[in-house]
Amino acid sequence: MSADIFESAIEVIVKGDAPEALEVAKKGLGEGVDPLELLNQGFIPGINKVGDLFGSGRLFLPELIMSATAMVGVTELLNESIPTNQGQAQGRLIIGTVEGDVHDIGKTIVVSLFKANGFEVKDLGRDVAVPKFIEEADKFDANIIGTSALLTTTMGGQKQLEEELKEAGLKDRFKTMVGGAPVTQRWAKRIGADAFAEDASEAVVQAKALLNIT
Ligand code: B1M
Repeated sequence: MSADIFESAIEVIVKGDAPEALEVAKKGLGEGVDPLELLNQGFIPGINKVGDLFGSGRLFLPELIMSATAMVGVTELLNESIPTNQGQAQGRLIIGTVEGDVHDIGKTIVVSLFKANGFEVKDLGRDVAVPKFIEEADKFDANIIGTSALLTTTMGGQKQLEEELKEAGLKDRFKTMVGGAPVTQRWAKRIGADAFAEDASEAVVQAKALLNIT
């Protein structure tokens, strides 16, 4: 039963049990549950619960790290289960988590969905400085530069990217997309980013709209 698997997924992430989390993910896949659904309805609510407990002081850094480790393992496994679309390239995306920020679980899910939808993706990883985004986007001839920020203190990197693109006269060459838990449509509008997406599926929809892909 899917509902049970989602409950178990939440539970193992809160417990921070990496081997058991992998077992639950494998069991879900074995039962034919879609990997994205397993993430969206099980593991992501689980890590969000951990975030809430951490934020309210009911769980501490060592436990956060254990849960994060379990979440990274599961995300790797489930991302591999999202098929890559080898058809005609839909567009070229450069993506990374901004400087000072090591949160990359959500960004890797975004990468998988872009690949599943036929985009060519260059993932710069995490803690990426603004000049690196621009340099790599140029080399990769990207259509879109995507940035992820999970900390209120690192969201400024997304604003800095807009400023540096404008200064370099490159704002028309690359579209920009921003995301990450504290990032909002309002923030995107304020800094002049071309798109904001709440989750990975929405990111693909937004990217296609930016590039006029039907
Ligand atoms: Co950190 N952390 N963390 N953490 N952590 C948060 C973000 C926090 C909200 C927890 C809390 O206090 N409630 C808080 C930030 C508070 C704030 O900024 N005001 C916090 C803190 C404080 C910290 C540290 C400072 C803790 C410390 O050391 N004292 C530290 C900072 C380290 C640093 O970056 N310099 C830290 C460290 C860590 C870990 C390393 C332990 C681990 C990260 C491991 C990793 O990523 N490899 C971690 C985790 C796991 C979290 C929480 C619990 C979960 C984040 C996550 O993976 N969510 C998080 C709480 C939370 O966000 N609720 C928290 C699941 C993921 C699927 O969602 O990343 O939002 P998300 O991605 C979504 C969408 O946002 C969207 O699509 C994704 C898929 O649906 N999306 C995009 C993301 N990027 C996109 C890009 C796009 C489009 C959409 O276009 C380009």
